[in-house]
Amino acid sequence: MYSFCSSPFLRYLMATSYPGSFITLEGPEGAGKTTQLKLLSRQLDQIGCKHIVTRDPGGTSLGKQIRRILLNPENPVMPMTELLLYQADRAQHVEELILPALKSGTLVLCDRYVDSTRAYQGYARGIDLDLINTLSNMATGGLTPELTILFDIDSADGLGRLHPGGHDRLEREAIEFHHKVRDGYHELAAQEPERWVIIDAKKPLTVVQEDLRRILVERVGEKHKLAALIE
Ligand code: T5A
Repeated sequence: MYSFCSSPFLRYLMATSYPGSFITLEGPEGAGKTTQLKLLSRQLDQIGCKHIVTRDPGGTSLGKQIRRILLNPENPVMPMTELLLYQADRAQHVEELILPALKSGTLVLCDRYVDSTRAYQGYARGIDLDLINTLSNMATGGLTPELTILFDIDSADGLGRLHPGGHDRLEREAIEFHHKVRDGYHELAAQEPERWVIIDAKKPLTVVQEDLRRILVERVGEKHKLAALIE
Protein backbone atom coordinates (compact mmCIF):
# COMPACT_ATOMS: atom_id res chain seq x y z
CA MET A 1 0.00 0.00 0.00
CA TYR A 2 2.81 2.43 0.77
CA SER A 3 4.80 2.09 -2.43
CA PHE A 4 5.25 5.30 -4.39
CA CYS A 5 5.00 5.57 -8.12
CA SER A 6 7.12 8.45 -9.46
CA SER A 7 5.77 8.36 -13.03
CA PRO A 8 3.02 10.97 -13.58
CA PHE A 9 1.43 8.69 -16.20
CA LEU A 10 1.20 5.72 -13.83
CA ARG A 11 -0.10 8.00 -11.07
CA TYR A 12 -2.78 9.22 -13.50
CA LEU A 13 -3.72 5.61 -14.29
CA MET A 14 -4.01 4.88 -10.58
CA ALA A 15 -6.06 8.05 -9.99
CA THR A 16 -8.53 7.15 -12.71
CA SER A 17 -8.86 3.49 -11.76
CA TYR A 18 -11.73 4.09 -9.28
CA PRO A 19 -15.41 4.36 -10.22
CA GLY A 20 -15.39 7.82 -8.59
CA SER A 21 -13.17 10.82 -9.37
CA PHE A 22 -10.79 12.63 -7.06
CA ILE A 23 -10.41 16.36 -7.70
CA THR A 24 -8.54 18.81 -5.51
CA LEU A 25 -8.67 22.59 -5.24
CA GLU A 26 -5.57 24.51 -4.26
CA GLY A 27 -4.51 28.11 -3.87
CA PRO A 28 -3.15 30.82 -1.60
CA GLU A 29 -5.23 32.19 1.28
CA GLY A 30 -8.57 33.77 0.40
CA ALA A 31 -8.57 32.51 -3.19
CA GLY A 32 -12.27 31.61 -2.96
CA LYS A 33 -12.17 27.79 -3.00
CA THR A 34 -14.63 27.31 -0.14
CA THR A 35 -17.11 29.80 -1.61
CA GLN A 36 -16.94 28.20 -5.05
CA LEU A 37 -17.31 24.67 -3.70
CA LYS A 38 -20.50 25.65 -1.85
CA LEU A 39 -22.01 27.10 -5.03
CA LEU A 40 -20.93 24.12 -7.08
CA SER A 41 -22.25 21.57 -4.57
CA ARG A 42 -25.74 23.12 -4.68
CA GLN A 43 -25.71 22.82 -8.46
CA LEU A 44 -24.44 19.23 -8.32
CA ASP A 45 -27.30 18.38 -5.95
CA GLN A 46 -29.78 19.88 -8.42
CA ILE A 47 -28.56 17.70 -11.27
CA GLY A 48 -28.41 14.61 -9.01
CA CYS A 49 -24.64 14.12 -9.09
CA LYS A 50 -23.37 11.87 -6.27
CA HIS A 51 -20.56 13.92 -4.73
CA ILE A 52 -18.89 14.98 -1.51
CA VAL A 53 -17.14 18.21 -0.64
CA THR A 54 -14.43 17.74 1.93
CA ARG A 55 -11.35 19.56 3.16
CA ASP A 56 -7.82 18.99 4.25
CA PRO A 57 -7.20 19.45 7.14
CA GLY A 58 -10.46 18.63 8.92
CA GLY A 59 -12.41 16.25 6.69
CA THR A 60 -13.06 13.73 9.49
CA SER A 61 -13.98 13.91 13.15
CA LEU A 62 -10.38 13.21 14.18
CA GLY A 63 -9.18 15.62 11.49
CA LYS A 64 -11.30 18.44 12.92
CA GLN A 65 -9.40 18.07 16.20
CA ILE A 66 -6.05 18.12 14.38
CA ARG A 67 -7.21 21.16 12.38
CA ARG A 68 -7.91 23.08 15.59
CA ILE A 69 -4.41 22.34 16.88
CA LEU A 70 -2.80 23.32 13.58
CA LEU A 71 -4.63 26.60 13.02
CA ASN A 72 -4.77 27.93 16.58
CA PRO A 73 -2.51 31.05 16.62
CA GLU A 74 -1.76 30.40 20.30
CA ASN A 75 0.07 27.15 19.49
CA PRO A 76 3.84 27.37 18.88
CA VAL A 77 3.97 24.51 16.33
CA MET A 78 7.44 23.47 15.13
CA PRO A 79 7.86 22.94 11.34
CA MET A 80 8.33 19.14 11.57
CA THR A 81 5.39 18.84 13.99
CA GLU A 82 3.31 20.88 11.56
CA LEU A 83 4.26 18.62 8.65
CA LEU A 84 3.47 15.45 10.58
CA LEU A 85 0.13 16.76 11.84
CA TYR A 86 -1.01 17.61 8.30
CA GLN A 87 0.03 14.10 7.23
CA ALA A 88 -1.74 12.49 10.21
CA ASP A 89 -4.94 14.31 9.29
CA ARG A 90 -4.54 13.17 5.68
CA ALA A 91 -3.92 9.51 6.53
CA GLN A 92 -7.21 9.44 8.44
CA HIS A 93 -9.03 11.42 5.74
CA VAL A 94 -7.97 9.16 2.86
CA GLU A 95 -8.69 5.89 4.67
CA GLU A 96 -11.92 6.91 6.40
CA LEU A 97 -13.59 9.12 3.79
CA ILE A 98 -11.92 9.62 0.42
CA LEU A 99 -11.11 6.05 -0.61
CA PRO A 100 -14.52 4.58 0.32
CA ALA A 101 -16.20 7.42 -1.59
CA LEU A 102 -14.05 6.83 -4.69
CA LYS A 103 -14.76 3.11 -4.55
CA SER A 104 -18.51 3.81 -4.44
CA GLY A 105 -18.42 5.99 -7.58
CA THR A 106 -18.59 9.39 -5.86
CA LEU A 107 -17.15 12.60 -7.25
CA VAL A 108 -14.84 13.76 -4.45
CA LEU A 109 -14.05 17.48 -4.34
CA CYS A 110 -11.35 18.18 -1.79
CA ASP A 111 -10.39 21.67 -0.60
CA ARG A 112 -6.57 21.31 -0.34
CA TYR A 113 -4.51 18.10 -0.30
CA VAL A 114 -0.88 17.02 -0.70
CA ASP A 115 -0.01 20.00 -2.93
CA SER A 116 -0.79 22.34 -0.02
CA THR A 117 1.90 20.57 1.97
CA ARG A 118 4.34 20.94 -0.92
CA ALA A 119 3.52 24.65 -1.29
CA TYR A 120 3.30 25.63 2.42
CA GLN A 121 5.67 23.26 4.24
CA GLY A 122 7.95 22.72 1.22
CA TYR A 123 8.34 25.88 -0.84
CA ALA A 124 7.40 28.35 1.91
CA ARG A 125 8.63 26.68 5.12
CA GLY A 126 11.68 25.17 3.42
CA ILE A 127 11.26 21.49 4.36
CA ASP A 128 12.83 19.10 1.88
CA LEU A 129 10.36 18.23 -0.88
CA ASP A 130 11.59 14.63 -1.21
CA LEU A 131 10.87 14.09 2.47
CA ILE A 132 7.42 15.66 2.02
CA ASN A 133 6.70 13.39 -0.94
CA THR A 134 7.80 10.31 1.00
CA LEU A 135 5.61 11.18 3.98
CA SER A 136 2.68 12.14 1.73
CA ASN A 137 2.86 8.78 0.04
CA MET A 138 2.93 7.01 3.39
CA ALA A 139 -0.14 8.97 4.47
CA THR A 140 -2.14 8.52 1.26
CA GLY A 141 -0.84 5.23 -0.16
CA GLY A 142 0.09 7.32 -3.22
CA LEU A 143 -3.49 8.43 -3.91
CA THR A 144 -3.14 11.31 -6.38
CA PRO A 145 -5.93 13.54 -7.70
CA GLU A 146 -6.72 13.12 -11.38
CA LEU A 147 -7.29 16.88 -11.59
CA THR A 148 -6.03 19.73 -9.44
CA ILE A 149 -7.46 23.21 -9.92
CA LEU A 150 -5.27 26.10 -8.82
CA PHE A 151 -7.25 29.15 -7.72
CA ASP A 152 -4.59 31.64 -8.55
CA ILE A 153 -4.52 35.04 -6.88
CA ASP A 154 -1.84 37.45 -5.76
CA SER A 155 -1.16 36.56 -2.12
CA ALA A 156 -1.78 40.09 -0.84
CA ASP A 157 -5.09 40.29 -2.73
CA GLY A 158 -6.20 36.94 -1.30
CA LEU A 159 -5.25 37.91 2.24
CA GLY A 160 -6.99 41.24 1.70
CA ARG A 161 -10.29 39.33 1.30
CA LEU A 162 -9.91 37.89 4.80
CA HIS A 163 -10.11 39.43 8.24
CA PRO A 164 -7.35 42.11 8.62
CA GLY A 165 -4.23 40.48 10.10
CA GLY A 166 -5.57 36.96 9.37
CA HIS A 167 -7.60 34.65 11.58
CA ASP A 168 -5.42 31.60 11.94
CA ARG A 169 -1.80 30.66 12.54
CA LEU A 170 -0.90 30.21 8.86
CA GLU A 171 -2.71 33.33 7.65
CA ARG A 172 -0.63 35.33 10.14
CA GLU A 173 2.65 34.36 8.50
CA ALA A 174 4.65 37.20 6.86
CA ILE A 175 3.71 38.20 3.32
CA GLU A 176 7.04 36.75 2.04
CA PHE A 177 5.86 33.34 3.24
CA HIS A 178 2.62 33.72 1.26
CA HIS A 179 4.51 34.85 -1.87
CA LYS A 180 6.59 31.66 -1.65
CA VAL A 181 3.37 29.62 -1.36
CA ARG A 182 2.01 31.11 -4.57
CA ASP A 183 5.34 30.74 -6.42
CA GLY A 184 5.46 27.13 -5.19
CA TYR A 185 2.04 26.43 -6.66
CA HIS A 186 3.18 27.78 -10.01
CA GLU A 187 6.22 25.50 -9.97
CA LEU A 188 4.07 22.49 -9.08
CA ALA A 189 1.60 23.27 -11.85
CA ALA A 190 4.44 23.63 -14.37
CA GLN A 191 5.86 20.26 -13.36
CA GLU A 192 2.60 18.39 -14.05
CA PRO A 193 0.62 20.41 -16.61
CA GLU A 194 -1.61 17.43 -17.43
CA ARG A 195 -2.91 17.30 -13.83
CA TRP A 196 -3.20 21.04 -13.11
CA VAL A 197 -5.60 23.65 -14.47
CA ILE A 198 -5.23 27.26 -13.38
CA ILE A 199 -8.22 29.54 -12.77
CA ASP A 200 -7.82 33.29 -12.42
CA ALA A 201 -9.39 33.61 -8.96
CA LYS A 202 -9.28 37.42 -9.06
CA LYS A 203 -12.23 37.46 -11.45
CA PRO A 204 -15.78 38.06 -10.14
CA LEU A 205 -17.41 35.20 -8.27
CA THR A 206 -19.84 34.24 -11.04
CA VAL A 207 -17.11 34.15 -13.68
CA VAL A 208 -14.90 31.92 -11.52
CA GLN A 209 -17.89 29.60 -10.96
CA GLU A 210 -18.45 29.36 -14.73
CA ASP A 211 -14.76 28.55 -15.26
CA LEU A 212 -14.90 25.88 -12.56
CA ARG A 213 -17.98 24.20 -14.02
CA ARG A 214 -16.57 24.26 -17.55
CA ILE A 215 -13.35 22.58 -16.38
CA LEU A 216 -15.28 19.88 -14.54
CA VAL A 217 -17.48 19.16 -17.52
CA GLU A 218 -14.43 18.96 -19.79
CA ARG A 219 -12.48 16.65 -17.48
CA VAL A 220 -15.03 14.39 -15.76
CA GLY A 221 -18.33 15.41 -17.37
CA GLU A 222 -18.93 12.18 -19.21
CA LYS A 223 -18.19 9.93 -16.24
CA HIS A 224 -20.43 11.85 -13.82
CA LYS A 225 -23.06 13.07 -16.32
CA LEU A 226 -22.32 16.76 -15.72
CA ALA A 227 -23.33 18.26 -19.08
CA ALA A 228 -26.27 20.12 -17.46
CA LEU A 229 -23.80 22.10 -15.35
CA ILE A 230 -23.03 24.42 -18.24
CA GLU A 231 -26.35 24.42 -20.11
N1 T5A B 1 -2.14 24.10 4.99
C1 T5A B 1 -3.07 23.21 4.55
C2 T5A B 1 -0.80 23.78 5.08
O1 T5A B 1 0.03 24.59 5.51
N2 T5A B 1 -0.41 22.52 4.71
C3 T5A B 1 -1.30 21.57 4.28
O2 T5A B 1 -0.89 20.44 3.97
C4 T5A B 1 -2.69 21.93 4.20
C5 T5A B 1 -3.69 20.92 3.72
C6 T5A B 1 -5.93 25.65 6.13
C7 T5A B 1 -4.57 26.26 6.32
O3 T5A B 1 -3.60 25.21 6.39
C8 T5A B 1 -2.60 25.42 5.43
C9 T5A B 1 -3.22 26.26 4.37
C10 T5A B 1 -4.15 27.15 5.16
O4 T5A B 1 -3.41 28.22 5.66
P1 T5A B 1 -8.16 26.85 5.72
O5 T5A B 1 -9.06 27.71 6.55
O6 T5A B 1 -8.72 25.54 5.24
O7 T5A B 1 -6.84 26.58 6.52
O8 T5A B 1 -7.54 27.73 4.58
P2 T5A B 1 -8.05 28.15 3.18
O9 T5A B 1 -8.36 26.94 2.37
O10 T5A B 1 -7.01 29.07 2.63
O11 T5A B 1 -9.37 28.93 3.49
P3 T5A B 1 -9.65 30.41 3.14
O12 T5A B 1 -11.04 30.67 3.67
O13 T5A B 1 -8.56 31.28 3.60
O14 T5A B 1 -9.61 30.48 1.56
P4 T5A B 1 -10.63 30.06 0.47
O15 T5A B 1 -11.49 28.95 0.92
O16 T5A B 1 -9.88 29.87 -0.78
O17 T5A B 1 -11.51 31.39 0.31
P5 T5A B 1 -13.07 31.67 0.69
O18 T5A B 1 -13.94 30.99 -0.25
O19 T5A B 1 -13.23 31.44 2.14
O20 T5A B 1 -13.13 33.21 0.34
C11 T5A B 1 -12.47 34.17 1.13
C12 T5A B 1 -13.26 35.51 1.06
O21 T5A B 1 -13.20 36.00 -0.28
C13 T5A B 1 -14.51 36.22 -0.81
C14 T5A B 1 -15.43 35.31 0.02
O22 T5A B 1 -16.75 35.82 0.04
C15 T5A B 1 -14.76 35.36 1.37
O23 T5A B 1 -15.17 36.51 2.08
N3 T5A B 1 -14.46 35.83 -2.22
C16 T5A B 1 -14.42 36.71 -3.23
N4 T5A B 1 -14.43 38.04 -3.26
C17 T5A B 1 -14.36 38.64 -4.49
N5 T5A B 1 -14.27 37.94 -5.67
C18 T5A B 1 -14.27 36.61 -5.69
N6 T5A B 1 -14.16 35.94 -6.85
C19 T5A B 1 -14.33 35.94 -4.42
N7 T5A B 1 -14.31 34.63 -4.07
C20 T5A B 1 -14.39 34.59 -2.73
